[in-house]
Amino acid sequence: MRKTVLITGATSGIGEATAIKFAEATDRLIITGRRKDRLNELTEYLVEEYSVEVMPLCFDVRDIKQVEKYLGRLPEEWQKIDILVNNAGLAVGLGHIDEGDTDDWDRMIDTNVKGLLYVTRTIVPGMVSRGSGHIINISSIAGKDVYENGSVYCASKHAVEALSKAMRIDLLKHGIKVTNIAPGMVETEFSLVRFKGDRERAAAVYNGIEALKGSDVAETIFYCASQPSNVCINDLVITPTAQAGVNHSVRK
Ligand code: NDP
Ligand code: 8X3
Repeated sequence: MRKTVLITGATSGIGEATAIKFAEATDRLIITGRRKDRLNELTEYLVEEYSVEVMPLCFDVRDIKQVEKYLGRLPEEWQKIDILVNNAGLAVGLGHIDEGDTDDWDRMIDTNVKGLLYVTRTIVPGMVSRGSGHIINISSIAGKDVYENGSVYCASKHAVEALSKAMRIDLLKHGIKVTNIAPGMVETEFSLVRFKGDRERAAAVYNGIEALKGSDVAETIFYCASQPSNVCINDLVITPTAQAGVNHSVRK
């Protein structure tokens, strides 16, 4: 049956690939992000290529007022959200704790933790009232372990892990599934954002290693979302074959 799927951070990388994957299945999509041009381009592509219904919403997940304005007042025909993919997120900077930029820290915590909470808080009451729904949180292997220079990003993803577990318990009696997906290295705009637009530094992250693609993670998200009603995948780790956790990878 056709579902309504809300994907945050659909303007690039994992979120964009996930929107395409669900569109292939002819699901209805609400796609979000801050870059309006990208949202419009993706909307046009999905509508033309897959003839699906798409609602693009341009807002910043860090701003509770914007989250409530756009997601709290959806037109009636878009209010029944079956699947929420909490994907919007980022790493900014890479450095030791004693040298960290507190603005970078704020961006990571506000986006990865508070943004995810604001979106969840706005959408989940509808799922509770219907007694069904599926929340898929995009964490990271940085939520399972820590690495040098990544303290605050890792802390933000450890928070996502805790929230996924706690949401699963809180929403158990309402029949709502919660899935935590923890990817390893995925070649997206992630490193470009982390290194504030430095293309050379960003490209070096993927040198000599066949990283995951956004579409690999999208397949996994779709798989988790396609299980029968009695099955909930709680926690799933996916890495490139050449990576085993945050501190172990092999390069050619
Ligand atoms: P990208 O940079 O390609 O995509 C990030 C998405 O998040 C963009 O669509 C961006 O949209 C959106 N976003 C960021 N900040 C905000 C904000 N304040 N408000 C709304 N949307 C926002 O990276 P990925 O696709 O790799 O990242 C997606 C998720 O996957 C993140 O949570 C990341 O932490 C996680 N992840 C990534 C891994 C990797 O190696 N790439 C590995 C493990 C997890 P816009 O800029 O238009 O607002
Ligand atoms: C993003 C990948 O390498 O920073 O979550 O853990 S990494």
